Amino acid sequence: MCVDPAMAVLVLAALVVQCAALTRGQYDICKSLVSTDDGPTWEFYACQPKPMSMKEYMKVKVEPPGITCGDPPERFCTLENPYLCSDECDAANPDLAHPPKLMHDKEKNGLLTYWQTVTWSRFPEPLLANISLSWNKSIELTDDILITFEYGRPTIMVLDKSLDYGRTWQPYQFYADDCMDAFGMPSKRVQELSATNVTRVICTEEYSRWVGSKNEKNVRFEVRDRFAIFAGPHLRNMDSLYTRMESMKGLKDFFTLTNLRLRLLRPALGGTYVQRENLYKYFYAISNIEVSGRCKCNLHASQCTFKDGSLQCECEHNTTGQDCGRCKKSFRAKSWRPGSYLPSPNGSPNTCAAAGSALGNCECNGHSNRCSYIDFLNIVTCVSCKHNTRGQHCQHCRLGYFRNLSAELDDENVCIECNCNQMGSVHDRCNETGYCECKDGATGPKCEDCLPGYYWKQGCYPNVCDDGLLLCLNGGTCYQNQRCVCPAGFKGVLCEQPKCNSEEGDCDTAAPSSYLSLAVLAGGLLLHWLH
Ligand SMILES: *[C@@H]1O[C@H](CO)[C@@H](O)[C@H](O)[C@H]1NC(C)=O
Ligand SMILES: *[C@@H]1O[C@H](CO)[C@@H](O)[C@H](O)[C@H]1NC(C)=O
Ligand SMILES: *[C@@H]1O[C@H](CO)[C@@H](O)[C@H](O)[C@H]1NC(C)=O
Ligand SMILES: *[C@@H]1O[C@H](CO)[C@@H](O)[C@H](O)[C@H]1NC(C)=O
Ligand SMILES: *[C@@H]1O[C@H](CO)[C@@H](O)[C@H](O)[C@H]1NC(C)=O
Ligand SMILES: *[C@@H]1O[C@H](CO)[C@@H](O)[C@H](O)[C@H]1NC(C)=O
Ligand SMILES: [Ca+2]
Repeated sequence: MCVDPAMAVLVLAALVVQCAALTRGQYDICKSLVSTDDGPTWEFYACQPKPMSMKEYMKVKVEPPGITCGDPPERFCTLENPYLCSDECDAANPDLAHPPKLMHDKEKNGLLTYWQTVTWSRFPEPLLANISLSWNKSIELTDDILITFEYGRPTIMVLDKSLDYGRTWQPYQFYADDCMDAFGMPSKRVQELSATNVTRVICTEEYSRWVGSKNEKNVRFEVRDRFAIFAGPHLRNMDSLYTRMESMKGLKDFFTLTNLRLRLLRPALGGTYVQRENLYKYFYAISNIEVSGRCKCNLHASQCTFKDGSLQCECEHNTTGQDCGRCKKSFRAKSWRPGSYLPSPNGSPNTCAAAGSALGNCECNGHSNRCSYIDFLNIVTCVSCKHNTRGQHCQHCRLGYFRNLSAELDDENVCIECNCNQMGSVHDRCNETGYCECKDGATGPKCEDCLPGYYWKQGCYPNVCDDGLLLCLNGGTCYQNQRCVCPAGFKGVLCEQPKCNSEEGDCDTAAPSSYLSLAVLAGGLLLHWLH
């Protein structure tokens, strides 16, 4: 047998990769070279990055301004010994300052560092603080969120999350020493959750009651306990969890986020009521926030790197984007799909396919994954174009839609609805810049306005009266350009006719003025039509 040396190296490389694959964890590699009868070829797998400590990549913001202690310098006491108030916070002195960055620093030499707020000197006004954590990247939690409080844990707080970079927020978990009192919610423990309600947002009293500030410092958002509902204790059966992730609506998203927010609503009280005579012992202090997670890469990347200030997936399978959420250009023969954990245990990569590898050479710009050959025209054309597109390559917008010039042709938002005003426009189509065709008197991009001389009433109609040429006469007033409201004694469109009282028969006196009005009216109308 004659083997090309280069090929031999490839085969060897493939073997090495394969062996490596066996020793590594599930979903660790996106592809490997395998030898087949036709020589070595690439095989592709669903893959995901390893869990990381996400605190290194997060941006932290605290609110309101001035909540961090030390400006001006302030003394504070502790709950355990409220008469020993020797500690001081001073923002101007690096040794005594407690800035927000100390919530996620690497504590060198075992030195405890923490962010600290001002004390509750403004009691009974509540002492409130928000801490926002942002990654500018979708991440999937892989372990508990752990917030470490020095000098006692808050008696009331809320953990919120956002999936859309902070545009919208949902509560993630409520924490209070008395859930009913603080939030009107019954107190629950995560251990009470089952497969049917694992994504329920609960209030827990587990981390808010006073146990002494040194005994228990952590407040937890329990990810492992929730995973364990499917994967069993010690998370031995991750396959079962992954299978549920694919099949149970909302489960994957429950553990996915781009931002977290801690709303601290009442500090530790030391197990009693607030003691007004010493408010220097009430404040918040956080020494660490641990968030373990992995970049969400839709099972299309095994690496996630920190570039230009943000985490980014190193996309494989010819996908691209921050979360590998799109197919690369010229790999859009099929619509993009996330990789899947199914079938277990290796999942499916759902790679993007090169345009041209499908039937004939039919590129559908990602709006269809079906092509069909039309015999009598001898062409291949895309079928059932989605996202309001049409055409052989789904390259046009459907009637009633126009091209979004700031979107690429394969973008889901490439076609924008014309949205023509039904009353004001001739039909619901528009030109390439989104302008609709207007009926007489209507104007504006969507024909939702009237030209001067017209008024809007389910469409545009010529003014009956106005302040210019179509004045209401004889003291009448013009009502919304639609009609004249005539004084008693006059009638007609412009109040130009005196009302004749037949019993008294005294129309004659008004005749000359009525004659004049009619002449004005005629002239006015004539001018109006000419205009
Ligand atoms: C914390 O955030 C919430 C939600 O945006 C806001 O309503 C509240 O006023 C904020 N609290 C502080 C102290 O800034
Ligand atoms: C967020 O990430 C995107 C993609 O990496 C980047 O273009 C953008 O500038 C980042 N925004 C901020 C505020 O860092
Ligand atoms: C979740 O469901 C279980 C039974 O399936 C029930 O016992 C438990 O109370 C529920 N938990 C919550 C928080 O509703
Ligand atoms: C992605 O495209 C390259 C060519 O640029 C090809 O060699 C590779 O096999 C493709 N990968 C997948 C997963 O389709
Ligand atoms: C046009 O496309 C851009 C890029 O995808 C998108 O952000 C924007 O929302 C789209 N505009 C409309 C009106 O849909
Ligand atoms: C669309 O119609 C508007 C208004 O009639 C016009 O100003 C614009 O130039 C038209 N755009 C194109 C591309 O025809
Ligand atoms: Ca610290």
